[in-house]
Amino acid sequence: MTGAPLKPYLDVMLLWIAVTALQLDTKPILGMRPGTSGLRKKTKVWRDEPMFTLNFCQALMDGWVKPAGVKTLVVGGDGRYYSLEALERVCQVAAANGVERLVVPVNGVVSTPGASALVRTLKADGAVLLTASHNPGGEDGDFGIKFNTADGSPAREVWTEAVYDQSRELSSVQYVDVPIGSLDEPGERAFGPASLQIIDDISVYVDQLKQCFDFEALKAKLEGKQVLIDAMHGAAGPAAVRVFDELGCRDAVMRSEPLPDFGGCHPDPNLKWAHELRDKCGIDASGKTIDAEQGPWLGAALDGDGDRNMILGKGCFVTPSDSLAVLCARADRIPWFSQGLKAVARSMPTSRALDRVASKLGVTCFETPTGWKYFGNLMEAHSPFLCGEESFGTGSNHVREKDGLWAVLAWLSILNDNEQISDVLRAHWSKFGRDLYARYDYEAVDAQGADAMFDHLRGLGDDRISEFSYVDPVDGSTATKQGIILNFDDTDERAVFRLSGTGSQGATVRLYLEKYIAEPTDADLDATPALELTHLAKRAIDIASLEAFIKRQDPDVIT
Ligand code: G16
Repeated sequence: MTGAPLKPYLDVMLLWIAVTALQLDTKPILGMRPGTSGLRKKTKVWRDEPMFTLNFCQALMDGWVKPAGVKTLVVGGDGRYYSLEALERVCQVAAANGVERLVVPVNGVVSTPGASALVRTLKADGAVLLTASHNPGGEDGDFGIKFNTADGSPAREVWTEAVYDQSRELSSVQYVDVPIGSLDEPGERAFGPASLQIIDDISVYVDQLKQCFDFEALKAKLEGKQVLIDAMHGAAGPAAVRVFDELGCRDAVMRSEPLPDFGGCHPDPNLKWAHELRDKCGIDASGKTIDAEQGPWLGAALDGDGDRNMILGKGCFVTPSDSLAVLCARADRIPWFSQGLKAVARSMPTSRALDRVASKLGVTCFETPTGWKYFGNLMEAHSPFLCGEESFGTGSNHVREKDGLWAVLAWLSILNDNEQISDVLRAHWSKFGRDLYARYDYEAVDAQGADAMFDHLRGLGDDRISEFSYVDPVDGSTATKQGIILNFDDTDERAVFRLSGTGSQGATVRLYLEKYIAEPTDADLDATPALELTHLAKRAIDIASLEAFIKRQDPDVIT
């Protein structure tokens, strides 16, 4: 086709852009630096502070979309309150800033791993995700926006910093004044100068999972067994229902419908917030067994955006660090890893249980800062790749996000037919030793007090104390101040202090506790980590003078 027949069409398009691309004057708004995974704020800030959402959208365009040449953009999120309004803003600003094709999941709802699968499968140039993950939703909860690059990975710091820099220099926002309209059926239509494709994202994601696992074998294994998945009214519910229907477990998913306020629950899959499932599995809030016979064969909770997972068995809680180590030890049972693992990785505060398995298997093990974005480069260079974090994240190179449902199917793949999860753990610890592990969270504390506590630790001059920093082995980028480690070699114990990067109020201090037992006795195999590690917590808290600096005696959550 020559250019000539297109001319009238282009003229109409240019007229259309001229008519619909509008400009609003604005001023920079402070506080738009993305944290561990995107910018998270109180929902009311996004909704009520004039220009807040529009400014951040424009900063995304100026700092990332335009320099990276993004033409096809996936836009969706976990469906929390304010998502549809934000989705409309993102699309309006993107269409006015040169994005040619917007791909939106049906109803605008997609899990974070589902979005990563969409970007990769459709060869899109990236995604904008409307989520604050496991943070509570609703009008009084949190809202967030993160973005993923063309590989499907959460944006690395070079991009998030570029967006932040732009947010401090903005003087105008470009947008098209086009309503987003209905999103409830797949299809394609014009959206100002761009096209808008509404897509059945669940099919794309479930196809991806089918490449990782043997669904026929899982179906046979699950016959007569009970599985219970708590989707916490988050974005992974519909995909979980589709998967477990296919596996013949029709009522496997509770709280499966995505809701704007997550049904009033805090969609964080840990022992505190997934208490309904925990109770059904015969476990108390500390992770202690109440009834070893009670509950489904496998129980699991997923978070608001479906990337986190908590695995439970009958009377048994699997710490995320142990989950990762066990999956590594039995990786040969997971079809995705049938060629063998090339490398594995964990975030620094995750227990070293993974390292022990990797070293026995002769597999390279990387230690990264907290944040899934740090795994992306390693996955490209070493696949098949398994990785995870203490913060209830597990995944592989099938996408570039952690993946809650993937973790559930991975666990179902590694279990023998007649085996209980508690048996798997005991056998694992007997072979590799046991890393007792627990985490204390002090939420929404005074930020200045928290900073002063970290400065105090740095200034102690104690040679048991070090601060974690990282050089990416692939691109040489660096990350500093990634957590302060207290190494107690005399007792094979370690404590780590770190500031959370996902809160929306004040500062959240995390204290990670770990003790290695090389040859566990029966009592050690039965031990409840949170109860066993109170002396270590006290030792670390005293050294940090935590109570004096942050004015808190007890943590808000222990997991
Ligand atoms: C996010 C990141 C994770 C990271 C976690 C840490 O999780 O995606 O890779 O481990 O934050 O959170 P914090 O900085 O609060 O310790 P999510 O599930 O909130 O997106």
